[in-house]
Amino acid sequence: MGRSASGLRIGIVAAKFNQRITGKLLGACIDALESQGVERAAIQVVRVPGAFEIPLVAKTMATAGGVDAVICLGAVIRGDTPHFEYISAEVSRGIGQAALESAVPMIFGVLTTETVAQAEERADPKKFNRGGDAAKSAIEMVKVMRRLKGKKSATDGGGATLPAPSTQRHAG
Ligand code: INI
Repeated sequence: MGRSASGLRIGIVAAKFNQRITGKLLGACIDALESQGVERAAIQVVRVPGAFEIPLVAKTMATAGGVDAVICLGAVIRGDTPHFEYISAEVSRGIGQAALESAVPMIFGVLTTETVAQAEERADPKKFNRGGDAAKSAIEMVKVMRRLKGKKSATDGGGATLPAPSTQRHAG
């Protein structure tokens, strides 16, 4: 992909809850965006108390119009609490809904794990690096949406390509 993401404007909404983990997700995400060419000044970061608060802020950022994609970062860890089910269901539903309603790509970078150790492994840039993955997905989705909206050629390479209209007739 090189540094082809120059000029993109990216919003990040990151939960403070489980800060040790979300801090790592956020750091790795910003590093990956910059390494792909996104300028630091074009990355807008908003912190929210917990994952539950992510969808509203993500949608507000998207509809305000200053970003090409929004990356949502959080860590919901089961522990012993039934909160896990409610929060993880609500944040995933809410982020999906916010993306559909705003038509701005939203990336689901919210870890949902059984244990703190699993979350740390997924956030670790030297292991699963989910923060870095979220950055790459955001860049890819901006390009996909631009192609679909005709801002760039459908054969521009990378990501999804639109099929040429079929000239073949189907039997039957
Ligand atoms: N928020 C998280 O981001 N992760 C969690 O694991 C979590 N748990 O377990 O409760 C959590 N709770 C806070 C929640 O997201 C809201 O901030 C809070 O309920 C206020 O609305």
